[in-house]
Amino acid sequence: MLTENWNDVGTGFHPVSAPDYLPLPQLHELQLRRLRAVVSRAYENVPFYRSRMEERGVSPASLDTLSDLGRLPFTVKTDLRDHYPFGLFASPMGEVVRLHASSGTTGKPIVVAYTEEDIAVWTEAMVRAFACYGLHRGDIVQNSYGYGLFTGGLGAHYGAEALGATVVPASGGNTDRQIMLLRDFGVTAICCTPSYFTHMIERAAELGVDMKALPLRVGVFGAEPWSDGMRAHIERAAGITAFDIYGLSEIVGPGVAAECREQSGLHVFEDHFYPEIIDPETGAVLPDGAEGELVLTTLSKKAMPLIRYRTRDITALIPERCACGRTIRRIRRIGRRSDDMFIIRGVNVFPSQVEAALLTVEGTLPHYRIVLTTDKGLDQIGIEVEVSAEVASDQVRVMEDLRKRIGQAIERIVGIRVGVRLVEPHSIPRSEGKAKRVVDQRAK
Ligand code: DLL
Repeated sequence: MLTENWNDVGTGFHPVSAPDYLPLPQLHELQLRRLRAVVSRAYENVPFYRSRMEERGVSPASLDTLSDLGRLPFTVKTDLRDHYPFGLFASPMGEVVRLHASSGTTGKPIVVAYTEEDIAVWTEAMVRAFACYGLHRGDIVQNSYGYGLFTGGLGAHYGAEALGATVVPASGGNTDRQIMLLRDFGVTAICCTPSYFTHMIERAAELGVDMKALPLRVGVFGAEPWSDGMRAHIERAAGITAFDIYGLSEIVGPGVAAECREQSGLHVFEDHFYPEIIDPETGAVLPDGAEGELVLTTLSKKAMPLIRYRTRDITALIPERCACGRTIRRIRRIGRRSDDMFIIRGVNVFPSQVEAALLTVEGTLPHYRIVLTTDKGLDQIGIEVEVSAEVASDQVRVMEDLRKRIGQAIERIVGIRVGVRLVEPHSIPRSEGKAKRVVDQRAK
């Protein structure tokens, strides 16, 4: 755990972090004022929102309190696809200074737009995230999120620069060079996906670089789910504190929510991104503490406001106030999406459960994939797990014992028996961005 150099303790926090500590009545007043403005903006400038609101018999004037937000219709991913590429913009192109797009596995990408003011809000959110991690001027931040249409690269870049840190814009890929930069530049913080960082750890060991001996002290990991077991592995292997960062292109990119030094949930920068939790089946708003789907409303966005956007990410708003002193609420770490579940022999299985199970077993590496196949018309699930070089060279009996222990750990957590195959180190493809954990070879 970090114990010093926090610039957000006592009264000495980064000035930009002030909204993190607003007294609640003030925060709620600010949120309501911004909510009314953004809903009016959407209603007046985006035909899609106007007709959706008219269908429900609501209008910007219906918003007397924050909870009236629940009367407005949801927006979903297909609404964005249906209006590809620019149909949901609320600003003329002359005011749009940036476009990003999320790749998406099927069909058209989702396009998002930013005015100059939107970029400033995003940058502010990222500065507040970096301040949560205890970073400040003087830190050297290697940004290994991909630069380009993906929001990770430029989002983290602008934030780290505005914080006053020194940015190394490494982008993803070329792992040997990443490790050289980490070592030679005396990098103190790294931003990338947790899966890519596990690859860096492994490669550094092969190159004879001891990560623990480097000045690196903070990791800013997100863009994909990762378990507490993965965090423990990373912190132990690299001698750093590993923090979670959450965001999605549709809302802004990284910087919607971030962990603080308590590492106990992610603070949502809710003066800009208003969170609700709903029952994914009925759409009903759930109270703080209950688990459900995260719905976000952009309170400050100009170019492309999103009203009640269904993220598909499953979490809960944590009711208790955080020990760090911030008043903005936290969400629990996101382990799964409502659409990444598969059903095997009637049991609901989430990839995150498999990861959690694997990481309880000694001798495995955090490189795995889940292979779905069909056998005699039935869905089957198999897990491929890499083992360390020592284990791989061990006797058959040792390997067999490990395979059994992994199978049992998964059965304990997931509730079904699965096929486990131990594979050689390096045989599972590495990713420089989001890892692809599930390979679906089922007959369609
Ligand atoms: O992944 C933005 C980002 C970049 C976040 C860098 C953090 C760091 P998209 O590509 O649009 O945007 O993917 C968004 O990724 O709805 C979640 O399902 C997942 N996701 C993002 N961060 C986390 C996280 C970026 N910390 C989708 N934990 C989201 C779990 C995450 N899932």
